Amino acid sequence: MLDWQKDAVVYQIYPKSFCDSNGDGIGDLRGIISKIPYLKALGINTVWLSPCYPSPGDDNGYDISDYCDIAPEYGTLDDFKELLGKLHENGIRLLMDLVVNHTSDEHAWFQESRQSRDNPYRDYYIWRDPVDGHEPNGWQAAFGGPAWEWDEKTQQYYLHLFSKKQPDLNWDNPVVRQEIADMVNFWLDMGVDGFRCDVINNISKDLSAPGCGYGPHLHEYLHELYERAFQPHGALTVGETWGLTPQQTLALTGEARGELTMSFQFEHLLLGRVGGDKFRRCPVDRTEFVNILAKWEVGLKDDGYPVLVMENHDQPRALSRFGDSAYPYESATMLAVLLYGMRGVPFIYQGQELGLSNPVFRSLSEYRDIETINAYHEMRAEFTEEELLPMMNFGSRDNSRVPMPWSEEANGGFTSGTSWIQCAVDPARTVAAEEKDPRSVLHFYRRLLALRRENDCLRRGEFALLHNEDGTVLYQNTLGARKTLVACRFADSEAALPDGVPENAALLLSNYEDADTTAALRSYEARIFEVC
Ligand code: TEU
Ligand code: CA
Repeated sequence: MLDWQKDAVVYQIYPKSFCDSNGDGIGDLRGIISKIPYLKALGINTVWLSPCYPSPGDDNGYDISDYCDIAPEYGTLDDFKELLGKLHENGIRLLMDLVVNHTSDEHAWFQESRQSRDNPYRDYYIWRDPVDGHEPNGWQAAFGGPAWEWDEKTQQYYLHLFSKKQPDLNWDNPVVRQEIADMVNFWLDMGVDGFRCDVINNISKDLSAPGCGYGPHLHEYLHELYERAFQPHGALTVGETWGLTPQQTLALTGEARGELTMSFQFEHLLLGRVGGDKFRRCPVDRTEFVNILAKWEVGLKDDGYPVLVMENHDQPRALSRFGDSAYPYESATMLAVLLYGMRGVPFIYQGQELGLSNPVFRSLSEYRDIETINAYHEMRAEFTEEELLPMMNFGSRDNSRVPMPWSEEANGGFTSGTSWIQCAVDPARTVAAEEKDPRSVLHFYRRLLALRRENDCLRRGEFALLHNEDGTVLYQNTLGARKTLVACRFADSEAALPDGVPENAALLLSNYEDADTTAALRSYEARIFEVC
């Protein structure tokens, strides 16, 4: 792993909701260009851009109809090159979203593929005959219903793990693998620095298995792509891999593997949901939350690099799930210290640095996300509308997809037109308001990131959990002779600082103004120390 990859601090931009430059209600690349000074001031050094390729928008761009262009609503390829150049001038690298498990059904490859069984593109996708008159296996699609769609014209089913407008590519076809390597090289040759790899552990499939997730050729296909494209360009790749163990993650990201640079772990984000169902809320076990983070730190200690994440465009706001609405500033900043005090690469999702919480959706008509809308209709059999709305408000992906609130102006300064989705603006939580307030989550994020930049023990030191009981957490990072300690109160009450913080420890950062090295921790207090 290269040094800059270890020291990356990534900011995820969801282009549709970041900044609209031309008043059509949709964020765009020129809007992002106008906010580069903001990104720089925050202290990030890498941007991950969610898909901005041409797409019919069935899944907000995760259904791509042309891999080598920019969607007209986001701008042009020239705008993209300008964005890339200006980010680089400002010392910021750019990761694109690589969505190659599936394409849109409107991609030219699928348009050909569905023409006939002997079309040259037929085997770009996964077509199967019925088995006993029904679907080839029992797999379910993530957005509801079976993962197989019947095609009248050619009398076969095609596989789609997501919506039926997202047919899965056939990675067992070597021609497909070469097409993808060529496309990846197209972007890397342009100067892009790497990729976030969408549902990448699904690319190899064993159709006889009970589900999809870690197919027989996964390592082989990734290694091939690494050799053909990632490695020659020194690209940073981050896998989106749900449900893997630390051991499986090491098998994908270990230094000698030649596959991915690193991979997300989301295990802590499954807490507070009944049986992992994103629409059913239950209390979060905070001790378990910390134990999971610690498990991954330790599991990836020798041959991997942790990815530190608590929000993205698929997740409701962390403050609404793991924080405390009675202590929004304290709990949002404590969560940031708890997570980003650890060894690894921080990922920050747009608006997280403002301490945003979930907006309120008043009816189904305010939602745009295919997953939420489909789930609502499916769950309508079991629940009333009155019961369903709070469930959707809790779990919907649209919680994090409402536009970035820049100011108190109309639509939070996101657009001068009509936004594609509601703008839920809390006047106290806009970029403009937080910039003016020294005690804002935004200022705290800037300080925390500045501290990580200057303190390599904090960002790279080996992790050890010292204490995690009754809402009080203490862990240390060690790098050579240096040591940092992170103490957090993950509860709305005071408690003694756990043993292990020496009196002469230097306090580097705290989310309470009058913090004192050894005093008891107050509600959601967080402190970072250096021990000499
Ligand atoms: O998400 C994959 C994924 O498994 C989930 O996080 C997904 O959001 C859904 O909740 C499954 O129930 C990735 C992208 O991040 C997501 O936005 C896309 O919709 C999906 O892949 C398909 O490309
Ligand atoms: Ca626009």
